[in-house]
Amino acid sequence: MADHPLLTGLLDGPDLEDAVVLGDETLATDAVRRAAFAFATILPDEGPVAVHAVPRPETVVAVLGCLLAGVPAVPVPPDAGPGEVRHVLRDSGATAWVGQRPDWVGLPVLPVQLDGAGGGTVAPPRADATGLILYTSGTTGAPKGVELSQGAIAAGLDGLAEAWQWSPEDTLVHGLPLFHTHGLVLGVLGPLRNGARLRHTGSPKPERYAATPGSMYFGVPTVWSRVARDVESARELRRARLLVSGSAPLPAPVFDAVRELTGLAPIERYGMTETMITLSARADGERRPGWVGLPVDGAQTRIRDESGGAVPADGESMGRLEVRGPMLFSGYLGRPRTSADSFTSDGWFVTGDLAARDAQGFHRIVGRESVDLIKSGGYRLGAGEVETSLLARPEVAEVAVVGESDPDLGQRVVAWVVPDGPGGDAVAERLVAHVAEELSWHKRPREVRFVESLPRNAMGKVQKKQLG
Ligand code: MCA
Ligand code: AMP
Repeated sequence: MADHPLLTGLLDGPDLEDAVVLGDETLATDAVRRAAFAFATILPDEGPVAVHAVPRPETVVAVLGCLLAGVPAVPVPPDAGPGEVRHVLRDSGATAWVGQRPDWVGLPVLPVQLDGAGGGTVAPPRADATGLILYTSGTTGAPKGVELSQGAIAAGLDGLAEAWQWSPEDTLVHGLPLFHTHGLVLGVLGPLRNGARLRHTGSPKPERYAATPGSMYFGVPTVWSRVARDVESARELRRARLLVSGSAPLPAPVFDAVRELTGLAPIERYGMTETMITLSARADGERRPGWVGLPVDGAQTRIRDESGGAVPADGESMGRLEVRGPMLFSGYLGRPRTSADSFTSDGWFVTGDLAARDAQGFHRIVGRESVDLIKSGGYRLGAGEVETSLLARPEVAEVAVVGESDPDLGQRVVAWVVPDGPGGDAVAERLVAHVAEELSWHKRPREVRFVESLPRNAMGKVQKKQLG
């Protein structure tokens, strides 16, 4: 089925006995292929299919089966609470569930057979068929479903394969979650499309990376800062070809420490759920701490000032980063207006990031325009969704959630609360647990600060920059 828009490497690439290792399971290419086809043949015509994205082979096989059949897959974060799961199921209109199903989810469960005889086949989908719907946070409101077509995913992965010289000789090692672009799209579909190997370590702990031989390692900056603090583990990574960092800024001291300990200058790359990865340092090129490299094949960037004029490519002047290319998303599911508003009238996606570019085309990300989009441990979360969750608690009269700089997480979620009644540690713990349970563990505030009042301007809008 060579004409599949995305899974050519899996279908026509080399047959590896150990293509995918996830925790303690090893799957050959042929076993993955057969199990994915077996799953594809039991799929309902109408999707999407919600996949409880635990780091297990069943998650990979279910996503691949959906892609083979052209039925969109919606990865559900395994640490998400009922509030978030209900939102994702309702918003996506999922018709079936894969994995361990909470009893309150009223969807039919689709079984995944890993050792099934497999076989069977399905017609390949069109390149513009939606492959994945990835839920990601905005500055306000609940997460939106980002629709990525199979063709866009393929274009984005091919851009990275060219920049990183990704080949069947490579073995990728990472332990990133399988419900976001970094871990699932780059981290699973990437090796499979390139006919290469994958080793998933369950969680991205430095000692697990050190214990897993490979040629490429993916991590968010928090992972690399922990590698840099674990000298024993870092030294083990000397054997690698590429160490890749993304999802949040890689602090220059971490870049330097990793280079010092491993002999490898990290490859930093930049992207978004909506755009795949658009900028990256190259395997055959310069790597500069604090810079995210050049546009990958197919991607174009534009940096404009407030009045819409071009910003000089002097490496200093900064402006709003806009991107376009074949790897961009199709839109936010069910939100045509929001989708249209995220593009300029001449078709460029407005990233919401501020950037600068130098004469060689090297880009650096200066920061986000909105304080309400927080990146903690590489996870994107919106201040608004956490504030809404906390305001549902009787102990909270007013709240402002901010991302405060943190040496390990990049930013840490801090909730400033005007309590209704006494504050105190017990209340703070209850509030943190509420967000962890209702939204997700990784969106929980790391700290709750009780205050008499919140700084507001004449319009009554909270002045977040005065907090912290
Ligand atoms: C974990 N723990 C829990 C739970 N989950 N305890 C109770 N309930 C839970 N649900 C425990 C863990 O076992 C751990 O204990 C402790 O809590 C801390 O866990 P956690 O909070 O997860 O650790 P962390 O240190 O805060 O996490 C750092 C991390 C994590 C592992 C780097 O932030 C992470 O996985 N980040 C990756 C996010 C990502 O994939 N972003 C890509 C988005 P113990 O320590 O004992 O185990 S895509 C993107 O951004 C674009 C497209 C791009 O450019 O890539
Ligand atoms: P997400 O939607 O989770 O993909 O997050 C995308 C956001 O992560 C981007 O808009 C950036 O703000 C941030 N980001 C991703 N990679 C980098 C990077 N290498 N440097 C700085 N910020 C990054």
